[in-house]
Amino acid sequence: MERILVLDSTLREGEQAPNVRFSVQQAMEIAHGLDAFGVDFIEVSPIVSERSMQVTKGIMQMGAKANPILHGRATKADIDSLLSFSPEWVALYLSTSDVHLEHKLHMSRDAAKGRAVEAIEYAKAHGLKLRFTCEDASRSNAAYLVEMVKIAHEAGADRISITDTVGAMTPSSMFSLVQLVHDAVPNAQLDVHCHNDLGLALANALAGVEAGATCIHACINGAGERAGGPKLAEVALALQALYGQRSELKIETLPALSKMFSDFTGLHNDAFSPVVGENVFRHKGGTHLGAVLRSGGKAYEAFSPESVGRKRRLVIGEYSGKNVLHYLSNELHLGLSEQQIARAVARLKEKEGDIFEFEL
Ligand code: HCA
Ligand code: CU
Repeated sequence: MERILVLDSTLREGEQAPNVRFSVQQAMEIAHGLDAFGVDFIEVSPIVSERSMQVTKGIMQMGAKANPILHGRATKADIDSLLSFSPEWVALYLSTSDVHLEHKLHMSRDAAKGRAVEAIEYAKAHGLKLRFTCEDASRSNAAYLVEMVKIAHEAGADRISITDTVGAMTPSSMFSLVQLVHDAVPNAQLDVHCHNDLGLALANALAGVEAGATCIHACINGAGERAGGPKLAEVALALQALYGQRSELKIETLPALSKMFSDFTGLHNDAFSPVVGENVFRHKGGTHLGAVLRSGGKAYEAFSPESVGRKRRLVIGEYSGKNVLHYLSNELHLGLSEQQIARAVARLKEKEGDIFEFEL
């Protein structure tokens, strides 16, 4: 598989979520965190407000390794506004579905094609690198979508985003759609932008890259419109653990970045969130504890907590068996006999719930 890029769109997509709004200072801290982690693009939307303009300026000036990419509509007016920040990359969006063309843009399919070419040529004439986004691609007529990608590519778009704007896809339908586009326009570099309305954003994005896309849009803690998008930590881990890619990404920095995001927004990850969730390296079941102790974690962990900046914890209580008590007895030099251990296990089972936990 070709090298896959990770794109983080949190600052734009995330801020489109209710209760997510960063001060300029906070946005800069997040952008520094994203850059240190190793994303390729940091997407911002300067056109929204004075504050978002300040954020964009700050990000343009921070000297990031990542490319700032400035999001706006595929119109000359928006391109002119984006040009005032002297960006290298812009992302221009235009809907391709009939429902959007009719109810949002009041435009025919042909007129939208004309608009796309005009905007792309205008941006290229100003020396910009650009991503062209086919908004609501997944609900678009497939033949029309292919035509749009073809003309956008020919007009000079450097990347093209295939979106599942309302989270309507399954992995197999996303695979087929991206494959169709990729086969028809093999030289176009495709992004996949998926949403989590049915909990499938990550799965759909991975299906998209398996079909030929080379960039995934990801959000810190999944924050995005409605149910959000693929979580940055999940995407990064998937690239490394499933595809053996991007080993240079600093996954161990993600727990702190995720916490920073939660602190700024008051929106917390759930305990079961991969990599960063409270529970993902806490083991509790009796047979699990024994096997975790004997295997150094491997028996019940897909990847080690240290590799992602976390620590392993064992939870003791009614679910515990004698293995873990043997371990504790040895560790603490308690010298408990078999009989004492059996009694302790029985006492734990009389109590309800979790009694204590320790770091391993
Ligand atoms: C939007 C819609 C968008 C665009 C995605 C992209 C979507 O708010 O403009 O530019 O790749 O979900 O289609 O977020
Ligand atoms: Cu989106």
